[in-house]
Amino acid sequence: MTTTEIRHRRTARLAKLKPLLAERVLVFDGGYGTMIQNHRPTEEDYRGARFADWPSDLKGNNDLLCLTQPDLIAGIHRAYFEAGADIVETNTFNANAVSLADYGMQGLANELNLAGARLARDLADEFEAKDGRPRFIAGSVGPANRTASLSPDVNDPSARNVTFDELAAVYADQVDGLLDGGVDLLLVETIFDTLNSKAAIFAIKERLAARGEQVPIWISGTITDASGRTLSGQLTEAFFNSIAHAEPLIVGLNCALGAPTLRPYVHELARLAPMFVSAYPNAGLPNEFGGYDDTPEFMAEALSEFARSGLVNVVGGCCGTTPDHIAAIAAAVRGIVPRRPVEPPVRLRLAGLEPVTIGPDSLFVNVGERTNVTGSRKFAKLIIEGRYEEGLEIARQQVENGAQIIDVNMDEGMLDSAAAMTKFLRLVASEPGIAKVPIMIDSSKWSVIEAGLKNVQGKGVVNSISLKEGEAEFLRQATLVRRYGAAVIVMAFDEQGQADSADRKVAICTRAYMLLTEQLHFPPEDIIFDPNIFAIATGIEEHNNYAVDFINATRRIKATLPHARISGGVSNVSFSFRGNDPIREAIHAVFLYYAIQAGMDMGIVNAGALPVYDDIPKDLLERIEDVVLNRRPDATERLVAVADTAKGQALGQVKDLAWRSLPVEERLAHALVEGIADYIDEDTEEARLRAARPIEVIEGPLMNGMNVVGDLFGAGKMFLPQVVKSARVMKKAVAHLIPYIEAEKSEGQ
Ligand code: THG
Repeated sequence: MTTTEIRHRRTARLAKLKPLLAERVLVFDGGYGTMIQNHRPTEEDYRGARFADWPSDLKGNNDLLCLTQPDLIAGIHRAYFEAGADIVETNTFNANAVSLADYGMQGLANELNLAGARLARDLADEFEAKDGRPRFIAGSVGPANRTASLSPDVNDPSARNVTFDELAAVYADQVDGLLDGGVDLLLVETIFDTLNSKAAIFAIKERLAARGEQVPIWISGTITDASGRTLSGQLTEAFFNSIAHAEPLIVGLNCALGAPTLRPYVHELARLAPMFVSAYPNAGLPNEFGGYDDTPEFMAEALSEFARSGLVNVVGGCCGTTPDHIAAIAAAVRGIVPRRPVEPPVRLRLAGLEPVTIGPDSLFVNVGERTNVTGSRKFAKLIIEGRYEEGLEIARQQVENGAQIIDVNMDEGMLDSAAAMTKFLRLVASEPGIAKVPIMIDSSKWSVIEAGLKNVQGKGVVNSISLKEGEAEFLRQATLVRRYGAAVIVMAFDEQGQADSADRKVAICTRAYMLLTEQLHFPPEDIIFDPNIFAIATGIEEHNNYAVDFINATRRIKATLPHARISGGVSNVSFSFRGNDPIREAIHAVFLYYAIQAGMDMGIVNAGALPVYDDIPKDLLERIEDVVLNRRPDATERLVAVADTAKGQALGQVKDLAWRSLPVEERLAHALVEGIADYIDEDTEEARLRAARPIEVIEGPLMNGMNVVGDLFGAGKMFLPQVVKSARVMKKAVAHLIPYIEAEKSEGQ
C-alpha cells in the first residue's frame, strides 16, 4: 500500500472514531507483557533466524517479537479483538532508540514500529471486514527507560542521562514508523515524567507538521503513589496543564495503581478535560510474586462504575490484564452512556509540580524577580562563581515570600547563558519546594529560551517574544513555544522599536494577537502582553507619562483582546531611585494599586519587598501619586526633594518603636499587618494574661488584626507576599497560645 493510500484510509477511519466516542464507551485492550510471558518465549524465540548471531542477549526485548515472532503478537491482538476491544495498541512500547540501545538495537526502531503497526493494522482490518464494526489501532509510544527530569546521580541533582533533544529525536523516528505502518492514533502512554512526554509531543507535532497530516493524539499518564503524584512529582491537574498543548483527542491515566486507587485521579481529569477521558489500570498492585490479583469481574465492576459515574469514554487494562479481563469489561460497559467532555472556563493554566490558574477573577499573581543575573547583583555573583546551590536559596526565598511563579534570567556576558539556564532549571527541578511553582524563562536570546523550555516538565511562560525582528520570526518562535507547551509573554515591541505611547502599545499588542490567534490558532488565554513598564521621574519630560501610558494601554488591551493577560516588570518603573529602596518600594505599591485596577494580572516583583499602600505617609503618598499618575509638571522635583528624608525616615522606622507603646490589641494588629514577628510572643502573652481564656486572644485581637489584613488585601492595598508574612506572624502567636489551650482542655477533663 502506498503512503497516500495509508493516509486516505486513516482519514476515513478517523471520521468514524469521534462520533463513536460520543456514542458509547469504547473498549481498549489489555496488557501485553503477561500475555507474552504465557508463551514462555526462549532466547532463541526472541532471536529468530535474523538475529541468531546478535552479540547481546535479546530475551525480554518484547518489541522485537513484532519482527521475530509476528504470529505470537498477532495472536494477542486477535485475542483482544475477540474479547471485544474496539482499539488495540501496537506492541511498540519500548521501540524507541533510547530503550532499544540496551540491546544494541537503536538502529532498528523505525523498522520495529513499522512492523508493529502493520501487524495490528492487519488484524484490525480483518475484524472490521468480518462484521463492519470499525476497529482502531493506537501506536504505543512508551516513556523510554531513561527520564529527563530526574538525576541518575545522587551526588549531582543536575545530572541527566537523557536530554529532551535525544528523546525528541528518537520519538520522531518511532512516530514515522507507526504512521507509515497505518496507526489511527498516537498513544503517548505510561507517562511518569512529563518532560519525556513533552519531548514525545514535540516530536509528534513536528512530524505531523512536516508530513502535512493530522493524526489524533492520546495522552495517558501514570500516578505512581498514593499522594496522587506522577513519579516526577506532579499532581494530576499540573500534569494535565503540562500536556494540554498536545490538544489530545483523549487524555487519561493507566498502569501503576488498580482501578479503585486510580479513581480519584480519573475523576480529577474528568472534571478538567474538554476532551475524551480514558482509564486502563493494572489488575491491582503487583503482589509479592510480581503477579496481579484483580479478577476480570472485579475490574469490570470497578470500571463500569467509572462509566456509570460519567468519568470515562475509553476503558481497558494495563499490566496483568488478559483477554478475560477485557471481555468482562466490554460486557460491563455495554449500553452505558459515555462521559460528555466538559467545557471548563477559559483560563491561563500553568504548572510546576502544582497547577496555577490565572483568569479574570483571580488575584494579582506575583512573579519572583530575584533569580535574574541582571536584576540581582547577589544572584549574578553566585551564578558567575558557580555557587548554584546558593542561587537556589534565592529561588526558595522568592517562593516562600509569596512568588507564585519564578522568573529566571541568565543573560550575562560572562556566562554561557544556555548552559547556566539548563543547569539552574535542572537543580530547581530537584527541589519540590521551588519546583511546585511554574517557571518563567526570561532571556533576550531565543537559544537561551529554548534551552529553558527543554528543561521544564511543567507548563511555564516564555519571557518573551516580540515583533522586533518581523512577523516571520515572531510566528516561528510562537509556533515553537506552543510545540514545547508554554504560555508566552509578548512585549509591545515591533520593527520600529519599543512602544512608549498607549496608542502604540495597543496597536502592537493588537497586531500580535491577531497574528497569533488567526494564523497559528494560538490559544488567546496563553498570551500575556507586556506593554512595557519604563522608568518614570527620570528628569526627562517624555518619561513622565510612562506609567499612565502602561495603565491606559492595559485597560484598553483587556477590553479589546479577549482572554489575554497583562504583565510587566514592576521594578523598572522606579529605576531612577536606585539606591533608595523605601521610595522605590512605595512607588511599586502605588503603581500596582492603579495598574491592577486597570486590569494588570501579574507582575515581576521582588516578592517580599512591597510596603502596604496605606502605610505610606500621606504627604509622601501624594507626591508619589503625582509622579505615577503624572498629575503635575513639577511632580518629579517634588518627590526628589523629599526622597532622601523619606528614605532616612523609612529606614529609621524599622527601629522606630513608637508603636510599642500602643495598647496591646493595637500592637498585635500592627504586628500582623506589618508582618513583624519580633515581639509577637511577648505581646500575645500579655494579651493572654489579661484575657479570661487563651482562646479569646485568638478570637479577639488576633482575628481583628487579620480582618484588617483581609480588608487591605481586598482593596488591593496589600499583596500576597505581605499576607504570607502576616500569616507567619499569626501562626507564631497561635503556637504560643496552643499549650495554654491544651492545658485548659486537660483541666476540664
Ligand atoms: N518585562 C518582562 N521581563 C522583564 C522585565 C520586564 N524581566 C526583567 C525585568 N524587566 C524585571 N526584573 C527586574 C529584576 C530586578 C530589578 C528590576 C527588574 C531591579 N534590581 C535592582 C536594581 O537594578 O537596582 C538590583 C538590586 C540588587 O542588585 O539587589 O531593580 O519589564 N517581560
